[in-house]
Amino acid sequence: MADLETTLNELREEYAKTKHNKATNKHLGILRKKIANVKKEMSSSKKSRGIGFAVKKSGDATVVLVGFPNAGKSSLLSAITNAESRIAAYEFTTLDVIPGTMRYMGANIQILDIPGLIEGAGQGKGGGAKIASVIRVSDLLLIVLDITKPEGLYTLLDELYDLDIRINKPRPRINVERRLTGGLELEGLGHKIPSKKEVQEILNGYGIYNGKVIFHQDADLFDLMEIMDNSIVNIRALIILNKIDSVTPGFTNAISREIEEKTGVRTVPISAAEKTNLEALRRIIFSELELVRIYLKPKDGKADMEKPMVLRGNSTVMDLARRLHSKTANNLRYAYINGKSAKFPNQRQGREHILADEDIVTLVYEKV
Ligand SMILES: Nc1nc2c(ncn2[C@@H]2O[C@H](COP(=O)(O)OP(=O)(O)OP(=O)(O)O)[C@@H](O)[C@H]2O)c(=O)[nH]1
Ligand SMILES: [Mg+2]
Repeated sequence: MADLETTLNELREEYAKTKHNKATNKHLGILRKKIANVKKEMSSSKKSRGIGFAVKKSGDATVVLVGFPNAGKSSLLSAITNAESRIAAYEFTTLDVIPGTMRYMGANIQILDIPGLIEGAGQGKGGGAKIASVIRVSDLLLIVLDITKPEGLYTLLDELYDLDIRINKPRPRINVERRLTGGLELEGLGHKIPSKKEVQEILNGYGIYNGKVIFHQDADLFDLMEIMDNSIVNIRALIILNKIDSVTPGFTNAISREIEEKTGVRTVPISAAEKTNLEALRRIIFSELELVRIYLKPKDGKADMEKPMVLRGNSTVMDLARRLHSKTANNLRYAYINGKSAKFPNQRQGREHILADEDIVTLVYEKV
């Protein structure tokens, strides 16, 4: 174990020392691969992989609070969810995860409070792998930071990175298809990767000697390695700057600006204790989740404008039918749409039509 740790530290040091540019790209890529391999070996030797909290997903979307101990996660959970929802904790096999429900604009958003992440979690310390298993199933991550200790953020982001969690970085669009023979075929190679040989080297490292790689975007070697690693998840995040009651507004503004510039992640300053800016936070959470609210209207009746159905962004008419009643969904013929996704009132649309927030929908089924 100690040997692996030494190796890991040496690799990390070398990675940190290497400047990022075109000439070092390949070297960096290979270093990352080595780091990933050592990390995997370390965690498998601890048998920590694969063991996770049994998280019961409920509601229309799941948001996870992550941060160092004492950042104010539990206080925030209490402040933005309703108390009775937290009693449902018995649904989890472990009480380490505390769920709450935030009701907003007709949506029920599940919020999970998990134990504070400690330094070294990325290498399996402090139940890092378990915490990661919860983060992986969430739709949005709230990184809670105590603004009086802002420097902790970068350690936290590194820990998440080591847990194979990528923040606000969409998965690179590269397809790798394995084949039995024929060597490697490349399509759409952009200017960020200087040669086929370098792609070959990376893929050989994963035991792939034959196959087709299609680059749907101008990617570099690092992007290629990211998609080869199945354990990596890409997730949206916000950085919550908590305890702003303890510092001056000027300090809050400066820290907020600095973090956004450095990380590209949106910050939301709040005080969980004094309930400052919580309404704005609730609104931002809702909009980041890109949920759509759909009002159902019976064929000859009035739409129910009180209780919308809440679906993920990009949901189709068929998704709506399945959510309502999975058995009858197959008998769906078409829908009448009023709202933002319709070009004119009562537009008739098929199963694959993508719905927009606040559409009013009438589903028409086959008679059986
Ligand atoms: N001044 C101030 N104190 C806060 C605020 N929010 C939380 N605290 C305090 O910070 C301490 C930690 O709060 P918790 O909510 O328990 O923090 P946590 O992140 O859940 O901590 P762990 O469960 O240990 O990971 C408590 O003493 C809170 O009263 C805030 O907005 N302002
Ligand atoms: Mg707590």
